[in-house]
Amino acid sequence: MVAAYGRRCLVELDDGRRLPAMLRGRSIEVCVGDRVDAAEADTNQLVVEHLLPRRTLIQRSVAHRRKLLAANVDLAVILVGPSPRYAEDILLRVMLAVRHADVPVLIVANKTDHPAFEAIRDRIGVLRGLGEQVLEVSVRGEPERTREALLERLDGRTSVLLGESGMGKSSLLNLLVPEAAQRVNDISQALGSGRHTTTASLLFALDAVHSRDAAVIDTPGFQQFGIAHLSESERDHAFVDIAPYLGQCRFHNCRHDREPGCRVRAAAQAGEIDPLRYRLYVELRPAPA
Ligand SMILES: Nc1nc2c(ncn2[C@@H]2O[C@H](COP(=O)(O)OP(=O)(O)O)[C@@H](O)[C@H]2O)c(=O)[nH]1
Ligand SMILES: [Mg+2]
Ligand SMILES: [Zn+2]
Repeated sequence: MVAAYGRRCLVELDDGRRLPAMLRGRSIEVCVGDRVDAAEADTNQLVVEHLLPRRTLIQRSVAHRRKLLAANVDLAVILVGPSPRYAEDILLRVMLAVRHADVPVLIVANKTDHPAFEAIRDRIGVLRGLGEQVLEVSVRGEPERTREALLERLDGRTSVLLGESGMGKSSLLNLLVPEAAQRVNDISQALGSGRHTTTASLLFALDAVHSRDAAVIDTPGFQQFGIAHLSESERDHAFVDIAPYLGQCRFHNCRHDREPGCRVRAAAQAGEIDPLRYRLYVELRPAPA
């Protein structure tokens, strides 16, 4: 599945041809990266009959509305940067959704050439201290070095680019897939839905690397990222720096906010937990388990 938009999608066949397809029945829900069984409905028109089992599925959700972002990816590349703004709360939400899907994360801190980059260096240090992989790049300032560093990590797998609008996803994609704009055009034509492709996720083969199957999925930017499908205990496990302090508060149902005898807040006040991480943890309240 190269692209999916509502009931319309674009399927890549084993022989490499890409054909538009409709979904058979209301019960099938697909997203980019999905593998499907499809039958020929018309000349150059397919019907998706079955969805094959997914290895991984990244999604976001608000209340009971979920949005499938990408299926069967091996790596999530999450872009952050100092401008338009650095939002660690959104980064955390994306990381939680990706980990929920059992997909490894590579954080790409873009725009090292930007004067405001210095201001986020200590945050990058905190993330690294927690064991996160962070790659510092400048798509605009050092395109060649950035391209090589990324291609090395994307080789041999299917990756998805995630991040807030304005962080440089499209710029990075153009660096990795120079003919991306042309391919977006081709996909629009094939889907017969030109304007939709800018709001859909699209899969691009990475021809610049050695392995035949490397691909990258570009997703539309977002301003918010809901994780209503995660439980509190999943959130707790993801905060490896805070988890050791849980279960030691005076009240067993402590929300670690203003409750007396809170061990987590005490640790933050004593500098044992990074203060921003503590605040983000308290603010990030998924649905109760
Ligand atoms: N200073 C600087 N600006 C960049 C860099 N990479 C991208 N940008 C700019 O950031 C803005 C948003 O980039 P875009 O690729 O559209 O971001 P997207 O919304 O994530 O797809 C554009 O004006 C880019 O030129 C970089 O390395 N340094
Ligand atoms: Mg973009
Ligand atoms: Zn507490």
